[in-house]
Amino acid sequence: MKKAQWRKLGLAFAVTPMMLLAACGDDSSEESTDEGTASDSGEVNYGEEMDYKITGIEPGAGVVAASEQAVEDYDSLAGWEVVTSSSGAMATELGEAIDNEEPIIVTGWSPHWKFQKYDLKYLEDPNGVFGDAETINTMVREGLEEENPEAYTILDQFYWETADIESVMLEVSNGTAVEDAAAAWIEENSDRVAEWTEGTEAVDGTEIELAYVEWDTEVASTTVIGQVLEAQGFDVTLTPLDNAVMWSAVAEGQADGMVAAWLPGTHASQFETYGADMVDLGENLEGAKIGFVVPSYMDIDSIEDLTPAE
Ligand code: PBE
Repeated sequence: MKKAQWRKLGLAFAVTPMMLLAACGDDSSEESTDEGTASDSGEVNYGEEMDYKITGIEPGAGVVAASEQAVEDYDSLAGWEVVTSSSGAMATELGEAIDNEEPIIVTGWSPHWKFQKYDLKYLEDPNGVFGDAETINTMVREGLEEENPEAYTILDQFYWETADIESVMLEVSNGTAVEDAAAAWIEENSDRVAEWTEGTEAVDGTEIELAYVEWDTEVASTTVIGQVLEAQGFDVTLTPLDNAVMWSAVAEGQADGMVAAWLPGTHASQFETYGADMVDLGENLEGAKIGFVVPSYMDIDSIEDLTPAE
């Protein structure tokens, strides 16, 4: 398991005849060429092959909103469409495209097991639509500190690394139930888990409800911290919600907290709407990222290397 593996991707790709054709209409210069050159001559180009569609995930995801912004922002994406579905469907489509060595662009994020399973790269984003490195923060409802100090402290102390969450996610992607993958990680990382519970006392059935969204990252993190709370004697409820609903549930005190706030960019609009009505316990993970992700065999490096639909 490597840390920040995706940062090292991006230079190596294999050249296939298809890519040579696709490369004819473009070059690797820094300036954008937005005139649809590749398709003028009827040559194969990636946009045509993909029907000018980007494979998205759930409509409420920040990465989908950023992707739609990118389509508006980049001339090279004029006429393209972000097709929403689910994180699971995106992963299936990515796997199928790679099996067939076909081009595909997905709305991607890190940490994610796909970077360990496949050779992938982020497309460069010279306009900065997807922002820089993100953190994943823990947010709790107002009043939790006073009413449930032990849970508050554990959530406050929850912090792990990319390699940790990726190892849980990879297990899950290979077919292990998330509860089992989380339990195994906790068992193997008792020192780190002890840091999260440090200074707290066990409770006897105190209720705690965490909201989350069923993204692979959040399923892994929420299950792990949920199990840690359970082992401390809490009666834990994990509630899967839509992204905006997750934020509002914590703001309105319907849920006690969540460990799934991607900041500053991905959930900027949710933070703006709800952030003032909750308590930000800071990052539980650093070095997260979102953007367009493609198989490394695709002969493009930047969003500007794409060509607009006709
Ligand atoms: N994600 C995973 C989320 C945040 C966590 C990148 C899919 C989103 O885009 O909102």
